[in-house]
Amino acid sequence: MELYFITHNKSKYLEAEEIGREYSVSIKLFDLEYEEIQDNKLETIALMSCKRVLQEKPELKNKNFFVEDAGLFIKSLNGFPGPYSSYIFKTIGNEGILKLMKGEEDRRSHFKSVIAYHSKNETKIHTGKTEGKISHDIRGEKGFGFDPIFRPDENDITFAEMSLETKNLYSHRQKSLRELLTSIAAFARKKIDGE
Ligand code: ITT
Repeated sequence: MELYFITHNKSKYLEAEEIGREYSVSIKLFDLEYEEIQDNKLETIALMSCKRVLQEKPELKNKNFFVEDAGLFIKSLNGFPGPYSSYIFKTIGNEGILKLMKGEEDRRSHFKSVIAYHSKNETKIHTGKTEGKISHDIRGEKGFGFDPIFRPDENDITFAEMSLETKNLYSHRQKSLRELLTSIAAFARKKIDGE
């Protein structure tokens, strides 16, 4: 089957492509920068993004595609930046987050990924969450976004110090993607059994 990932973020796509290979699904990049709505729930943002994509690219209506919205939620900052992660990353970046966390001992945080999958006029949501800690300094050069300041639990290195394959063992994105790919595989099996 053809499965498109609509994103303007190549790093996100490369992570997804690798997971797709494990499921023998070739995920194709559809590079599109669309305007994201602001909302306090990632689920709403992902669903609205899916609608926006269909408005901008009506030719995708009969295709299988997904968009993904992710955010970093910091416990001691009451979940900030959460759904505003993109704007906050662009404005204050990792240095700004570390400044806000200066002197804070509670470093608990999590990443959440929400996929909105469009197929046959239906949109379904898949989610993934990874718990971790905000590091005290910027570490590593791999990955993107908040990767250099996020250490997933049971690890003493940040996402940015990990290879893509290792990040894919722990990340929020691989969890939502595995949920999506498992449900696609189950649907395909049902179809074969029914025929
Ligand atoms: P799209 O084109 O897919 O929307 P994006 O980069 O805007 O790509 P999001 O809105 O999902 O992606 O992500 C919001 C921000 O959260 C993003 O700018 C990153 O800084 C950060 N982020 C999301 N996933 C991340 C990850 O796996 N590692 C580090 N930072 C991440």
